[in-house]
Amino acid sequence: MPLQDFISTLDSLQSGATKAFGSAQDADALEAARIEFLGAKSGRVKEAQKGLGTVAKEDKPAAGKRFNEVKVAVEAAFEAAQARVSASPAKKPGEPLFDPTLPGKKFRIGKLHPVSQTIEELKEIMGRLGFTVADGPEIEDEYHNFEALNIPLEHPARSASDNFYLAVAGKTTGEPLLLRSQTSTVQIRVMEKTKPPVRIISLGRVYRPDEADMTHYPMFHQMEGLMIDRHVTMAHLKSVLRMFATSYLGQDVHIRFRPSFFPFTEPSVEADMRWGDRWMEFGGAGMVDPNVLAAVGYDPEEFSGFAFGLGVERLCMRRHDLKDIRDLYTNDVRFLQQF
Ligand code: FA5
Repeated sequence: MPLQDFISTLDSLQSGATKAFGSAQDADALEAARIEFLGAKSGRVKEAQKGLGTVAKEDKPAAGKRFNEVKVAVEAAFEAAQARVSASPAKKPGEPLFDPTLPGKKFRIGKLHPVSQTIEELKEIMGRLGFTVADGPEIEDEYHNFEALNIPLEHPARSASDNFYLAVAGKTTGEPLLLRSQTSTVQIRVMEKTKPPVRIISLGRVYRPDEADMTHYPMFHQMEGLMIDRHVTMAHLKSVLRMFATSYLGQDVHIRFRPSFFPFTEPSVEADMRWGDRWMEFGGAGMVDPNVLAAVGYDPEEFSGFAFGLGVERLCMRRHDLKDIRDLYTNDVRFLQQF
């Protein structure tokens, strides 16, 4: 075969292969083109190779060089088409745009912390009992944390070792500030601004230099409750706490009240819940002391009320059967993902 003819056969072979591979839309079309051009027995590349044997001896080097270039180019065109077709399989008309049988992408969706979940649920339960939510600052003055709550200056509850007093940079005079040790501060702040009747809860963090153990943590949450109206009695307090406990912990929960003492309530109780074969304290409560009512300008002869302060973590622990409060604050994702 004259060299010129051989070269033009190769040229049309290359352009035909590039076109066929470039326009193949799916694996079947690509396979047909592969057999036509690269088929091992009688593909057009194979045929051209046979043609090489018929070229005159002195033209062989030029013909062979061109043949190799075309072969490499045809193979490269095939590989590019193969990558394209397998990356985006062609859709047949009417076929869904995605393959619903492929495994999905797993998204890691965040969740509310169990204590936040508890807070939301407690608000919901107390909301049904007619209590609205009030808020107060975590950094408090001594008046709201102690004095207005009938805790005088010499009272041991005010000692530096029982509270987190704040050293404020540059501040050497004036009233000391502290991280609130109880949410009872919010009772005072609400009564200062509101005329009775009052029916609020307040949920938030409180801080005490308690050593951490299974049931204590230096930072924890309380739910404060306050109800002030005419003729409010201890019976109302007990039934609200009982209704709350059965709503949150289930109808079969046993709770009991023990006589206790708080400077801002009289009489005062501590409330325990049954947990397995023991009792666990979950809050303090009582009838608001007339001194406290008078301090915020309420007439104790006309109004009475009850208050309570419950440990949110303890309730959450009983509900989920958690043995150690510290688990709630270790931030182990494997633990937190269970809620
Ligand atoms: C009080 O803080 C009172 N302010 C409660 C109160 C409010 C009484 C209104 C009367 C009227 P007490 O210190 O007992 O009370 O704390 C209340 C609850 O907080 C406890 O029953 C317990 O459930 C929880 N608690 C107390 N200390 C810790 C702690 N270190 N870690 C976790 N929970 C705690």
